[in-house]
Amino acid sequence: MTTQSTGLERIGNWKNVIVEFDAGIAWVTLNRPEKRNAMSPALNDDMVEVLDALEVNEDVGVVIITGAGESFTAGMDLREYFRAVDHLPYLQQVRARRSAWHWQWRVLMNYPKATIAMVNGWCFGGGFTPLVGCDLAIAADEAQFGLSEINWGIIPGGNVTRAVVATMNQRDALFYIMTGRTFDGKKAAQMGLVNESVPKAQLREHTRALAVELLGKNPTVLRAAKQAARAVQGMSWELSDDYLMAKSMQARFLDPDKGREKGLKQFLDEKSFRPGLGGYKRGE
Ligand code: ACO
Ligand code: V55
Repeated sequence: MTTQSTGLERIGNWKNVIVEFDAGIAWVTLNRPEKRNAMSPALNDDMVEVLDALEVNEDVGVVIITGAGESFTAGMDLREYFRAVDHLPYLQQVRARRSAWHWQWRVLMNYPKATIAMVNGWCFGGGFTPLVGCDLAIAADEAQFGLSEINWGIIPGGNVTRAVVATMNQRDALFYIMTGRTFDGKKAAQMGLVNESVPKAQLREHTRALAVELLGKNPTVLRAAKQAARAVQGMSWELSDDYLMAKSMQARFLDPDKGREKGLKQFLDEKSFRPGLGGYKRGE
């Protein structure tokens, strides 16, 4: 089994996932490159454990999910996730598959730390769910995406269709769901499925710089801001107005840095920064 050597501190000992620390960033690498990082039940079980561990790890501010080798992920493992499970009694099917459903969207969509999907290569089918589950996504121009389900005879389940319509417009979503055609990172960025695409040679540094930028933000406020951006999507204007008021007060109450007060003071009194152009000075 190949593992890329990055020289970073590696933690844990998961069989299908590499976790490395890099000054507040946890790099999480799906690691079955010889199977194009296809998501088997064992890999999904590992991802549940990894995300649970990082969620409460004080050294981690941002989680980056990527793939080993030439693939982000080739989607669900057709052998281990589908064929080997299809014949089992229903509850055993659920037992084998629920870790996928759990980490790919339920855990990620409610994750308190900032998350970035770094799409380094192939991203098919079930890979769209964690892609969209992450707050942000950066792709290599060269990466290839595809909703290949139609090509082998299923509809995009496992909440893939939901993830697709949440990020792509109706025409694009139907086009790629119905044709199963591939598209590249540039096209993914143009459609808004990912934030940006950059040449593969710059992907890691570019993504790292974004993570470092996020690490500069007040983590309490960042958590509330991203949770709110997801939560209001299903709300009326009346409800979201009240929710955002309450969420703002919660963040203010919870914030050990008292960022709001510091921000106001540093701009209005000390004139030491401009909120329009960058962040207030945290800490002291
Ligand atoms: N499930 C199971 N095994 C897979 C998967 C997968 N999704 N993707 C790749 N593999 C395995 C292959 O079976 C092969 O295994 P082997 O070496 O034991 O024979 C190995 O990974 C390498 O695969 P190749 O096809 O030889 O690799 P190549 O680089 O030529 O092609 C590609 C890569 C395009 C990703 C191709 O493997 C592929 O089409 N994979 C399936 C993509 C897909 O449609 N995924 C399912 C989406 S639907 C869903 O997720 C619900
Ligand atoms: C898919 C993914 C699933 C599933 C059924 O289309 C289909 C992909 C993550 O689980 O259970």
